[in-house]
Amino acid sequence: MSRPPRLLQNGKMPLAALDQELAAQFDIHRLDLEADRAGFLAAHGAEFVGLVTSAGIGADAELVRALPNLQVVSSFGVGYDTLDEAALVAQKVRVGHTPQVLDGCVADLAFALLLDVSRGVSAADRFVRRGDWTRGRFGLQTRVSGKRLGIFGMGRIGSTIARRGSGFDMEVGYHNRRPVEGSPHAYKDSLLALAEWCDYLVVAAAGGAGTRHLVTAEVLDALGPKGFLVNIARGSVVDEAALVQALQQGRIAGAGLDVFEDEPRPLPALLELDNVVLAPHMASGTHETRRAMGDLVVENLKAFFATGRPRAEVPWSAEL
Ligand code: 8YV
Repeated sequence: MSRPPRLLQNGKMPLAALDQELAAQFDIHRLDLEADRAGFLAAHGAEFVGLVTSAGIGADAELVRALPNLQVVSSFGVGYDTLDEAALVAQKVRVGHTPQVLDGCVADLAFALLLDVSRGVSAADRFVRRGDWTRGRFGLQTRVSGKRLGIFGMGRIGSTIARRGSGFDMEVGYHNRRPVEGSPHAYKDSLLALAEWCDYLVVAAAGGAGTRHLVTAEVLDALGPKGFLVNIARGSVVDEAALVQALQQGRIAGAGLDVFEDEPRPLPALLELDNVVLAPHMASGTHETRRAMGDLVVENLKAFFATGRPRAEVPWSAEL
């Protein structure tokens, strides 16, 4: 029997069982357990043909260049903003990721945050636990159903969020790099126009240099004092300092955030605000979805070693 391919894994997978499954199926080495990472890579980097990583950990140019015989990356996660495109394309490395299988759960959490921040579920829970109910009534909240849902980024996750919105009798509009053919929803030709139009602005756009800080103070002002922001995409898309100011000054009504510019350290000012619901980047974190993502991480590797292509490839890898 031929030897299994030698793979490098640069961190724990966000599904514990997957670490063992990978170790059982491949000749895998854990870089994160090496005390002298640079020394290890200098001595052994050329041995590895594959790299297993996650969207959270990524693969920077230095790591990619330290693996001169790298042929494939399998990344746990749909986002590929932490994988160094230039270095990977230069070495003609095929890159697999885990799209589609997480769309439902990410859209569910977007809606959980939207409902929570608008109806005050977490704030009401704190109110009851503090015993404040014996002293008075909980404040009135904002109705969700029938309102305008603005989606920034109408990819697979954005369209799944749109379907959730239709179930809440919401009117859906979106902004995207270009209009989506056949979409029944209203296209707004700028993010500013979308923010002006909607009651809830949900960020579902990919991260990376092209979308960095597109949600500016101006966009937040367009959303306005009755508008809510929800972000389940990447913290980098929102200017977090501008968001804090807008929340503190009541220039927007509230925010539901699963992602932050510096994870796991949201700006401390966010923790002080009652009109903000915070989650620890957990949108894909259900047993079912993480299992499906883990299966795709393995399938991408197997497909690559059988056919030369991962099953689900990131766009710039598919163009190689
Ligand atoms: C994961 C994500 O939690 O899929 C993504 O891009 O950000 C999340 O689903 C993450 O990949 C784990 O590292």
